[in-house]
Amino acid sequence: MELGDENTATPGSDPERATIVALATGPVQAALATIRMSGPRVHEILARVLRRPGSALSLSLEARRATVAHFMDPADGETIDEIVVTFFPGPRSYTGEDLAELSLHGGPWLVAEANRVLTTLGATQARPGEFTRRALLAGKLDLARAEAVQALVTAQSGAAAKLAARHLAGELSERYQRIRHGLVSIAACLEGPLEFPEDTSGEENESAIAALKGLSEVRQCLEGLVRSQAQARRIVSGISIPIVGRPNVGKSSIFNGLLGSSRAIVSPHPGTTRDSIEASMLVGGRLVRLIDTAGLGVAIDDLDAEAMSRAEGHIEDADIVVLVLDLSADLQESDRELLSRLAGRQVVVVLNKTDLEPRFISTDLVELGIAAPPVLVSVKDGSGLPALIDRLTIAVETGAPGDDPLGVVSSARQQGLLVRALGDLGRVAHNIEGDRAELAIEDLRLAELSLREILGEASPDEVLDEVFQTFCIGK
Ligand SMILES: Nc1nc2c(ncn2[C@@H]2O[C@H](COP(=O)(O)OP(=O)(O)OP(=O)(O)O)[C@@H](O)[C@H]2O)c(=O)[nH]1
Ligand SMILES: [Mg+2]
Repeated sequence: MELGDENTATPGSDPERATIVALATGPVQAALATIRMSGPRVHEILARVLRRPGSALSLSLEARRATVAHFMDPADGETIDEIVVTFFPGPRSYTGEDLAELSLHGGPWLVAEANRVLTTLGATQARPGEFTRRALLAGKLDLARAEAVQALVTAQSGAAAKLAARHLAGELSERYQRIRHGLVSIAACLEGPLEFPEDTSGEENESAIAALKGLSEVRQCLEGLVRSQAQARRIVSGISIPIVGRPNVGKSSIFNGLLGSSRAIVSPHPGTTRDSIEASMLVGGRLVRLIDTAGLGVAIDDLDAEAMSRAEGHIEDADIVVLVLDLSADLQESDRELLSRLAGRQVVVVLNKTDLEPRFISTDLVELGIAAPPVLVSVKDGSGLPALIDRLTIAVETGAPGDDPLGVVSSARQQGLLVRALGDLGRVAHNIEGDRAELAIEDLRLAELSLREILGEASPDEVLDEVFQTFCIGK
């Protein structure tokens, strides 16, 4: 297609809609930078800025094929950069409209200059997620898949990226569609006898039984998805591992040792750590949220009490707890208390300060109910930390739930709507059994509406605004 050709507008595209432009790669000095442009004027704007290298002739662009071009400022005819451009004519493009990707050299000045030229020629700066929002409006993907795009971009571990990729491929959307069709057919089941009341009796009973069976399957499916929230949190935000113990046992030292940096203050004064300090790291390829906490024991003032209550909160929410004991001090009542509170939880016990004279031996712990051998560490000598990482690797593997056949929902928005759908279904069985089919059908419709909102089919603009404002610009 020759740039500058007339009549290049995509059939069905809205000529009134703004042509948007954005840097799709990071705003940093890099080898390359990609600028994306989408909308009805893409072709016309490209015709004004692109030239065949070494000639003043306009460029011929083949659809979906990378082409080398000179990018120039039409105001003075000066070439700004030699670039590679790929043109995706609508509707076969990400946004469904004409879309171009311009690959420049990644100098911040070049990028700013190219952006200035494109906006001078009429392109407007894209808002966060606006390309994906247009893809949604063009029916290229549903809202659950659009959210997966952002989840993929922000994934911090292999597991999180894999989960997002599966969602983007539509695995979850298909499940939602199945639930939705299930709800519609249950309602249809109940509607039949209402429409032809004369020839019912036995049939009415049969359709009520079929409706109840379908309802129980749909509810099971929804409950499985809601239950997956904890697993989703572990995958996306990381497995939560607080390091707890009495004051001064070396929790912050171990935290720093595991991270390989001096994030937390270490001092000989008991009560050094007050606010919890969090850091992410990969353990055995899994994302872990390591949390250094305030020492637990007897609080001597309000500040102490507040710091300890925060530490206790982390124990409540923990997936795995690292309990640190000081081998150079006698075991104390607060150690015993803490241990008994952690019964039944996944705990890794660390005996720290092995470089000092020991005041107890690890077998003393058996009577306290610690079956697994503790990990012996001396942060001072740097010994035992690799063994602690090995133990944590085993713990994250053991605690990791397998692939959930029902699916894992990581989006808080989707989770909220699933809970709402389950709430709507709360009285449906009761109403079917009580012969109140109209009421049951009404609630089934409400639940179906929640499913449609998950998929973005019934989402008001404000909901879309909220979803897309968390997106990257250029995505
Ligand atoms: N000898 C020896 N000293 C250690 C070791 N680990 C930590 N310490 C020292 O123990 C003291 C307390 O260490 P921290 O890491 O601040 O202990 P904490 O448990 O975070 O203390 P709080 O934040 O006050 O609860 C510091 O003086 C450390 O240098 C160790 O393995 N051997
Ligand atoms: Mg500390």
